[in-house]
Amino acid sequence: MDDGTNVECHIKGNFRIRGIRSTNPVAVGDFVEVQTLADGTNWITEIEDRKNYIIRKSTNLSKESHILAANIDQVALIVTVNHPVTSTTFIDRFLATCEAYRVRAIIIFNKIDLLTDEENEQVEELRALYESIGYKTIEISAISLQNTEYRAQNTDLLTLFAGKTTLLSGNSGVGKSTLLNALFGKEMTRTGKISDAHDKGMHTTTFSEMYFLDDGRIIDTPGIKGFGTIDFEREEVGHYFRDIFRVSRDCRFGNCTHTNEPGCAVKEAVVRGEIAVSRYESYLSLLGDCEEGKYR
Ligand SMILES: Nc1nc2c(ncn2[C@@H]2O[C@H](COP(=O)(O)OP(=O)(O)OP(=O)(O)O)[C@@H](O)[C@H]2O)c(=O)[nH]1
Ligand SMILES: [Mg+2]
Ligand SMILES: [Zn+2]
Repeated sequence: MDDGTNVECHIKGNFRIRGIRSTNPVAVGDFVEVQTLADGTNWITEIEDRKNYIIRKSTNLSKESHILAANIDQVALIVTVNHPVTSTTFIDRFLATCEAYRVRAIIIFNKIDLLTDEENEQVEELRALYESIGYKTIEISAISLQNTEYRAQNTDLLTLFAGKTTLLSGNSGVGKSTLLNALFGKEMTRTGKISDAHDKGMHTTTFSEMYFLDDGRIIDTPGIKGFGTIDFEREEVGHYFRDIFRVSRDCRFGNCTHTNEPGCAVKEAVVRGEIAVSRYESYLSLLGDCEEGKYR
């Protein structure tokens, strides 16, 4: 409810939203109308139009999608360069999806307390890369945020969440729930260990839930593995890589896919080091998905 109370609601089995084939008709962040019947049960009767939403294919081959969340102001992508490793392909696919849905994305590099000097350098390099593309980045130790002194030094982080609805996303085990708990200063939700054998998260959070700060709302979500993204058109993929899009104006052909065409400004920029190789590879991997129709 608007006043922050929780009401358990039912939904009719055949409730489907116009135009979207999703496995979950109602998503976290939705505004809904609720009717209470004489027997005291509550039923969702209407879902208001969404300002935006983030969607993900349920599985590679299925045509159904899963709405991660609706009506969000920003996504905080939690990234760890180790324990577990977040790949740049994952980051870039995620960012491309946010671009497609016009949702602001910020990147939070977590677990800096755990990293070697070399890994910390890697964080600095990645931060420089994504800042240069136009993304806000920040580095934190969610564990250390429990320490009030460390917390006081991180006003930058806290102001990021003020007055906004923020979706926390990222691979399993990167510390989404730990960050959530740190923001609230108490245990709001369970966190899980990283497996010793594989240095991976154990999918501790199993469903998305919204939590209300004094000023701001945070949605904690289950860790995601691959990122099936959405139905990108081949010519469209480049639009969702800001760095590639900027340069693509100078390609000889307007519909250049930046693969084999002559006079491709993007490929030239990669060679000159103005577009990061990792970004270009992520772009190609998304383009490859389009070609194979993997997610159709
Ligand atoms: N050293 C260190 N450990 C952290 C930090 N943040 C999280 N962890 C640990 O990483 C493990 C996983 O944290 P979670 O918060 O459960 O991760 P999650 O992203 O919510 O994972 P899922 O719910 O599975 O998606 C826990 O053992 C945390 O204590 C950090 O900044 N530093
Ligand atoms: Mg979690
Ligand atoms: Zn090109």
